[in-house]
Order: sequence, then C-alpha cells, then structure tokens
Amino acid sequence: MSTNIACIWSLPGQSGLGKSTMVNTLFKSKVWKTTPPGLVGPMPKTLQLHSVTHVIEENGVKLKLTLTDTPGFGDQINNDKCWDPILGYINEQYERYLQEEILITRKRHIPDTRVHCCVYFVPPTGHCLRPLDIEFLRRLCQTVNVVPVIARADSLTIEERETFRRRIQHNLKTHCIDVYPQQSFDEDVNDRILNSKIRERIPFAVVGADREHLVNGRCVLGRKTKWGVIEVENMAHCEFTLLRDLLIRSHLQDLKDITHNVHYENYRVCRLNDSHVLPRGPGWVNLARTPPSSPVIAGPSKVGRRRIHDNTTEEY
Ligand SMILES: Nc1nc2c(ncn2[C@@H]2O[C@H](COP(=O)(O)OP(=O)(O)OP(=O)(O)O)[C@@H](O)[C@H]2O)c(=O)[nH]1
Ligand SMILES: [Mg+2]
Repeated sequence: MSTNIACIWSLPGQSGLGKSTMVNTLFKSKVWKTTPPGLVGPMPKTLQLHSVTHVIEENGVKLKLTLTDTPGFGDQINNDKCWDPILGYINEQYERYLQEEILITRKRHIPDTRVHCCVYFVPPTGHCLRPLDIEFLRRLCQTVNVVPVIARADSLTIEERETFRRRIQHNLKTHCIDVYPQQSFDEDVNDRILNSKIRERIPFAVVGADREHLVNGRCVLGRKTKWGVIEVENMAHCEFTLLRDLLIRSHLQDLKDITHNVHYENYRVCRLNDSHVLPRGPGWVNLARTPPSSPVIAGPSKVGRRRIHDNTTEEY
C-alpha cells in the first residue's frame, strides 16, 4: 500500500535573503524529474504569505509538499512584533485543526494545513545572531519546528562559514533556543547518533538558484558568476542538499510527528485551558464540563511522542 504524506514548510527571514528563490530551488532540485509548471524566474519582493504546492513520488511514496513563502521582515525602523504575522499564521492553522477535531462528528481525515517546519533565514553577516533573530527564533521554536539556515552563503568563505556556524550554535545554546532536531526528542541511540551529526551542521549554509547552467556537459542548478558557477547541489559549494534531504527524505515523517504530538498538543492544551469554551459553531462543544482536577500538562514527554504508524493513507 502506498502512503501519501502531506508536508508544509514556511520560510521566514529578513527581506532579500533569498527565501522566494529557495522555494524555486527546492522545487527545481533533482528530486523532481521535471520542473513543476508555474515556476518562473526570480520573484519580485514578496508582499504577502503565499503557498506553492507540488506532488512528487519518492520510492512509491507520494509526497505533497507545500511551501509557504513569507514577506521579509526587519525593514522597518521599528521592528517590534515583526514576528506577529508568521506566528499568527502558524497558530491559525493549529486553530483550524482544533476546531475540526473537537466536532462531535469528526472527519476521518482532518484537513491538515499545520506548518511542519520553518526554515529560518539568517543573514550572512559572519558575526553572530542579531537581537532581532534571537527574539524571533525564541518565539518560533516554542511554536513550530525550526531549521535555521545561513542564507546567501556564497558571500562567505569556507572558514567564515564555519566560524559563523559555531557562533550561531553558541548563541542558540546561550539563549536556550531549541531548533530542530531537538535533542530531548531523540528516542534511541540511533536517533541520537544521526541527529547529533545533523546538529553539528546546523545552520546549513545554503545557496539558492532557479536557473540551470551547463557545467562540463552537465546541466546544473546554480548561480553563474564571472569566475564560474556556484552549484546548488554540489556539497563542495554549499549545503543545500543537506537541507533538502532533511526536509524531504530523512526527517519528513518526524517533522510531522513532532508537530502533531508536541507543538499542536501544546497549543491544544493551552487553548482549551484558557478558554474552556470555544467559539460556538457547527458541532459546538461546551468544554467547561472538563473536571477542574484534570492535570495541566506542559506538553508530551519524549516517551510516546511519536504518532503510531498504522499504514493509513492520508488523503489530500
Ligand atoms: N548571492 C546570492 N544571491 C541570492 C541567493 N538567493 C537569492 N539571491 C538573490 O537575492 C535577491 C533576492 O532574492 P529573493 O528570493 O527575492 O529574496 P526574498 O528573501 O524572497 O526577499 P523578500 O521577498 O523581499 O523577503 C535576488 O536577486 C536573488 O537572485 C543566494 O543564495 N546567493
Ligand atoms: Mg520573497
């Protein structure tokens, strides 16, 4: 039986860091045998949240991938609360799911528009995380899985990239920002070994491109410069393939599981505890009847985090 998986990622970050280009890069990279229709060249400045969806097949598994491109932030003199639109969007998707879930007659397959991962674009300053990034990331990590990347990494030398990566890792640790894959959710030794290697490399240094060029008779996705082509899918040039493989291959199901069992669960518990009575609508339920003694859980622990895989086919 083939399994269909739907996954949604969003890409927040400062304006001009290559977020929209990365949407095209992900969809044009070689997991797609042919470029999906509707992908044209470089995009103009993104002004509103915008989603692009394509279906691909990997080893008999159908993947429906949605990328939600977001407008850049940080352009204003006052960037106070610049995270509100993206956090609002993520919570809105949890709320939609919750409203479906609490209906007395629930759909067998609740439409899932929840964001499973945010790829956060860090500007390639070479110094360390800016206070704005720290504030944004701190909030984001409590709500959703976050994979930070060093954007436009072609502007840094290999040594600069490594130093910058170490500084960012140090900043994340100092400010208790728990990016994906979270150490506390490693379930066994194998998980820990694999994820430790990934944690060493995060944030990935990525380069985006939506044009193909001929290099030694091969057609490659890359950025053409006067001194050669920066190849997006060449590990000697950047770490785009590590990001893509994490999102599409190795950790796709895990991102969904953590979203459902940790982030959504936190939202659900807080929301139901806060209001007791959700807004009236079709299938309205008075949640105030919940016994007052029922424990307030802070979120599921590592044990039992994963959803039980039951070979059911997700519809989309
Ligand atoms: N050098 C370099 N330039 C890039 C890279 N990715 C994108 N660009 C270029 O940077 C410019 C801005 O790219 P966009 O993808 O529109 O940036 P954005 O983050 O979506 O910008 P907003 O929509 O304003 O938030 C374009 O000219 C891209 O070609 C990269 O990895 N390296
Ligand atoms: Mg854009």
